[in-house]
Amino acid sequence: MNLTLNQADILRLAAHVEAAQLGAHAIPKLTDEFPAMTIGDGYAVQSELRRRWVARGERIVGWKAGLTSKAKMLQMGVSVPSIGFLASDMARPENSVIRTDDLVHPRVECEIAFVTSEALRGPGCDRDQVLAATDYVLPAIEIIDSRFSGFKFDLPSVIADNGSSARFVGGGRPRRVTDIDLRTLGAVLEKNGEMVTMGASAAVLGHPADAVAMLVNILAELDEELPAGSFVMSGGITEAIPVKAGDCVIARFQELGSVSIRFS
Ligand code: OOG
Ligand code: MG
Repeated sequence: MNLTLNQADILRLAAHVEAAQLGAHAIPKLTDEFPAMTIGDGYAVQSELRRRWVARGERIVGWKAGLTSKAKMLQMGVSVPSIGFLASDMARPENSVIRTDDLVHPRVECEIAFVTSEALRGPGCDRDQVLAATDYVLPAIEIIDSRFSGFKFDLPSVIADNGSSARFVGGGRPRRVTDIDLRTLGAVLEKNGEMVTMGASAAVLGHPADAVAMLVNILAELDEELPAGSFVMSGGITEAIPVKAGDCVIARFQELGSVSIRFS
């Protein structure tokens, strides 16, 4: 990937983003200081952030695709998908209470998650390879939290901020990919008992397994593979919905059951 940042700036920006993530405070988007920043620069900062996460003793448990649906692209004003890592300290159990005092301005998304049983490596990874390497799929809620002021960013900045990753919750009813049609699954997101948005799984690049294949192909550009046993989120089906303390969120999926969480 094409880099414009030098190593010292990459290290400094990763420490800067990490401090905003751990301290839950907003910072200006990175391209304000580095207008020429590229997607490659964004991934260089994200890789350094991932190294710091592991150095703190956390495990990388999976990856997420972001900006894979029209609804998300329109909402965020970005038209190219991206990926981010998921670490052990971001996972929360189904039906749990999620704190908001350590987040900046959280939003929730309903997503289809894949758990892999074989490693996947690009380039050229496709839907069939993803489906063959999938142990099961399950519904998930992702809690995203951009560290950039006003939740406004461009692609290099959001990639450096690990795709706004903050928390994630898997749950519902795990299913084999051979037992369901992954293109046509409906999803409904409810907040405090009211339906706030809905969509279908085809919204994610036509088929959520295509989003996972795209993720594997981006990983290949970073010279990484997707290990067996990874938890992979394929991207928000609808636009993301802001949440605050006291809110109760339920994502209901056709064939896959539902996932609930509460915020405090
Ligand atoms: C970037 C992360 C997008 C998704 O599912 O599309 C994402 C953002 O919107 O802040 O997680
Ligand atoms: Mg997401």
